[in-house]
Amino acid sequence: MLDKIVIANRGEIALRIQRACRELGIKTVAVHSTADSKLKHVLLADESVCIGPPESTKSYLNIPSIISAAEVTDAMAIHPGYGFLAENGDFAEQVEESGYVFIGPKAETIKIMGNKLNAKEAVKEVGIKCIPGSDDALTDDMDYNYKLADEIGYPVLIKAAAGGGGKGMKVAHTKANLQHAIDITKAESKAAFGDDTIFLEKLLEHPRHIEFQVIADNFGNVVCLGDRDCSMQRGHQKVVEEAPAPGIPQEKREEMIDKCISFCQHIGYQNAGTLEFLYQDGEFYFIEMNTRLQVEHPVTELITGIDIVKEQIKIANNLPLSVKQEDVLIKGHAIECRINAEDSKTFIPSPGKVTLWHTPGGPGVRVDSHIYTGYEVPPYYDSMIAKVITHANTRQSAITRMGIALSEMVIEGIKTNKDLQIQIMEDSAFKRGGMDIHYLEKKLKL
Ligand code: MV4
Repeated sequence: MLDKIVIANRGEIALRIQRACRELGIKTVAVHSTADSKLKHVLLADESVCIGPPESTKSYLNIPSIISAAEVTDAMAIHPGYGFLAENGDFAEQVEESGYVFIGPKAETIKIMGNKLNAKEAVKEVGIKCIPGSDDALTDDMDYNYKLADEIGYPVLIKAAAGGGGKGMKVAHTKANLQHAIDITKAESKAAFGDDTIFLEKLLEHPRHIEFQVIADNFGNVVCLGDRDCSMQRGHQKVVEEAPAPGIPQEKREEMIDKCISFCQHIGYQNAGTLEFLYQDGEFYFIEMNTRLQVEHPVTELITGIDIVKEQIKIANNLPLSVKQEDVLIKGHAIECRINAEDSKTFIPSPGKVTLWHTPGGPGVRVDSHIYTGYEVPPYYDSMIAKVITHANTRQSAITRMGIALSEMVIEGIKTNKDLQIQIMEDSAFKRGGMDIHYLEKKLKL
């Protein structure tokens, strides 16, 4: 058994991983920046190692520092959490080459999925639908690009192959702005990712964002834990997630579950992953695969009763999955509200000292958070400070529970989006369910 794991992350997810390790009897090493020595999981860790100054590039993104921390503590594995190095194929490779276990997929899998064109090509091999577009990278041959866009039909979207999560995309509404959209996307992609490979897709104008969670062990067993709806977002930041996605016909869901499993078997996927789709007019279109644990994994845990983080660690330990597909029973409905330290009007991060913190509780209420009274939210990292997750027999009851939980929750000293979350829980369209990815941004403009 892996007896000691380095947690290469911070905040709530570092604490979440630490708790999973404790349940499995595994010691934890917390690595942290100089700004993060008072993080809850650092104070609770068996060992901790300072890996650099506050800036992420010098600490949580500093590969040699993190691998050195594993060396000096004689740890056996590294869990990357989400964000930071979680989807960096070079990091996974260096971890493995240094003799440690990377708790995630193979470096090669991360690299393939990191290129959205390669990912699309791979999913098509098992019959998963993609959004109509160029099957290959665009070239400088504009005559061909115009012809392609005409065939697909405007508006089209130019996307960076190395992009994802909202970075590197431009719409061309007509032929007149295709050249410009291509030039801008290429330049931005080169600057952000060092790769100017771009492709073209038809723009879906009112899709929902629905994703499927998979877990796969090192023996070819793959289990799909169903879907989540993450359409309530603002500026590519998810705000509310829920599982299962409301209003999806059961036969469509089962078809997608089968296809996601086939795909993971086809590519020999290992560990936890998520296939992201856009859902519009009753059809699912693959957009990308996330080769990591996700922020919203708790909603899936609550409706399936499966601990995804413990499964990740067991898989990395060469143990078989603890469940079979036929044992996966979806029970009730779960909703997650992300609580951010931010200004309610401008959404600008609002770091500072938490002078009072009271967590909500009661049946069906889970709070994943690292904050405590007296904790100082640093300005250097993501502004998410807590996730409140509720579970109930029905979607309506889960929403009611969330409203009560949020109203019980006290955070003083810093600004948060708690009131926005309460408004969303009271919103009549949200209550109906199935809103598209533009709904929240439109509501906020009113
Ligand atoms: C799209 C799309 C509409 N049509 N592709 C945004 C991030 C990246 N994961 C893919 N994204 C989109 N791709 C086509 N052909 C709309 C989005 C999109 C989006 C997708 C999921 C969640 C939120 C989003 C917000 C804006 C745009």
